[in-house]
Amino acid sequence: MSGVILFLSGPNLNLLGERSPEIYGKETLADHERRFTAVVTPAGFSVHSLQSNSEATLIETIHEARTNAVAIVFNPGALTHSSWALRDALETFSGPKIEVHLSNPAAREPFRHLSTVAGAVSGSIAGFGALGYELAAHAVLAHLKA
Ligand code: CA2
Repeated sequence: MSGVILFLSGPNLNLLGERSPEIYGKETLADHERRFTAVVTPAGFSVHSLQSNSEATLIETIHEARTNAVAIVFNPGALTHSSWALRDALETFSGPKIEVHLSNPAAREPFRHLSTVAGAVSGSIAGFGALGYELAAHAVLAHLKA
């Protein structure tokens, strides 16, 4: 099998590794991308990574993925808890979609308990730190091979 997997990251995730390691770990976003890529590349897939602090850019990237990607792995950051537009965009993508969170939002402040995107994805992985991206890689491969 082959194709491009979109590794999409939302607001402030470019700051990983710089602050709040007790919540999000010491790894940078580039570390997570490497860990994810190391699992999917041997299976024949390539990875396109994009991090944006702009909701519009994230939505447009999901639109483009409809024609140039076979799957999406997405940590929407805090937009998880507020963006119905991101959910609508994800609903237009027909391939596997995995929602990833480093922390476990359900165990944190009440405003993090809602995920607008959860109902539009194939599945969600949360609370496993850096391991979450590796788990997402295996989940996406399983969906693509099914
Ligand atoms: O646990 C996750 O992966 C989150 O998506 C991370 C978001 C948070 O708003 C969600 O509730 C859960 C925050 C990303 C911001 O990351 C930072 C990294 C370093 C320093 C400050 C924030």
